[in-house]
Amino acid sequence: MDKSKVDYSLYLVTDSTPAILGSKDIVAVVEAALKGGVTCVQYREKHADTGEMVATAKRLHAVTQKYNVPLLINDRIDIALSVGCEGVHIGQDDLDLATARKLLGDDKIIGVTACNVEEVEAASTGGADYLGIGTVFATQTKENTKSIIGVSGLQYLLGYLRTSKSKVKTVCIGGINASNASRVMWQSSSLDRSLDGIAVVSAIVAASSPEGASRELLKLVKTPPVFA
Ligand code: TZP
Ligand code: MG
Repeated sequence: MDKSKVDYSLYLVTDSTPAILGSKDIVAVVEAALKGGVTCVQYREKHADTGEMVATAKRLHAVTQKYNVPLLINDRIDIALSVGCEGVHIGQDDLDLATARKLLGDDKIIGVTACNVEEVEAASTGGADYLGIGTVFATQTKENTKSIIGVSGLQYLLGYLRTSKSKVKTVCIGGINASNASRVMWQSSSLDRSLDGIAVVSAIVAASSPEGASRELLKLVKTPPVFA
């Protein structure tokens, strides 16, 4: 897959905790979400052992490949390498970006979580392909979110990237759902340097119809609001 052509518009991050996934199968949820138009998938799993993760990642990769959508693995470069998927997403407490790049090579996608100017600068100049900017709004999905930056924080960081003429792609994450997706996406686009997409967990994984939820979110991301 040519990573320069990846579409980050609607980026699904998985979660298999019962409170979010319920009794559904994560691979079935991802396939439904892909049918609904998800453009990028991250397999995020904090509880399974390595063997289980590799098995699930292989099943997920078979599905994402059918839709020509990249599969990225949260934290675990070893699993991305063993599955041969398109890349990884790393946080500030994971393996550092330079080492990850050495291990994965230039063709793979590396995304980095960033919540302040220092982190945005280090990741964007250090060769990240995209930034996951957040946490935007309070969320039940992630424990220990470092800081809630709000839409104003998001705009500030996008403004910084614009000033520094960075070409890094950007998605925002944290509490994004159908009621705020348009505001986040299109307020940010009032700046020249706009977001490339939104990243969501519960708005799709916990939805009664992951396919319908994905279709609705994609529409909000793609359709500029009409101001009266
Ligand atoms: N990183 C920052 S917030 C978050 C992650 C993985 C979880 C977002 O979950 P949700 O359900 O979309 O708020
Ligand atoms: Mg991490």
